[in-house]
Amino acid sequence: MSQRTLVLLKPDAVRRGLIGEIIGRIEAKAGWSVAALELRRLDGATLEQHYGEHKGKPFYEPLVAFMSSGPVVALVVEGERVIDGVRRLAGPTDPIEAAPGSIRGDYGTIVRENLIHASDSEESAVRELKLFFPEL
Ligand code: RTP
Ligand code: MG
Repeated sequence: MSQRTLVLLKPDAVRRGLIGEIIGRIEAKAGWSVAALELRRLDGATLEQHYGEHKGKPFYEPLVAFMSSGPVVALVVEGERVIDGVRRLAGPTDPIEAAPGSIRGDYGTIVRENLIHASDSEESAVRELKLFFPEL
């Protein structure tokens, strides 16, 4: 089943020059393609909506500060079972728990600075795509 998902390469990935590496891993999967791509800075209102489910948690404020600390790359990726697929390519939230071979497992050590966001369900994908790419 072909799907679309929202991917964000977080400010740590951009700062460390990992844009090409991470997009390369996504593009290499059979049948997946990049449908939209933009380097942009996220404002407070966008981040509040994007990470609204975490408001009130101890990591929320530092997360928003981190996500505002530099540009991100926002992408729409489409293809066969891409929502679950990119989550698996990314690996678990904590990079130390993430297996080598996954993006977080290969490049991350810090829970907050875990390189990549990807929509976690069809409902999240619809909501996040509307928030980041309303014109699509
Ligand atoms: P994301 O939403 O960014 O794709 O990540 P996720 O689903 O794997 O993890 P989630 O629980 O939604 O958390 C969102 C982001 O918040 C940061 N975080 N920090 N304990 C902590 O310090 C902590 N927990 C989460 C991470 O950047 C995580 O990806
Ligand atoms: Mg999440």
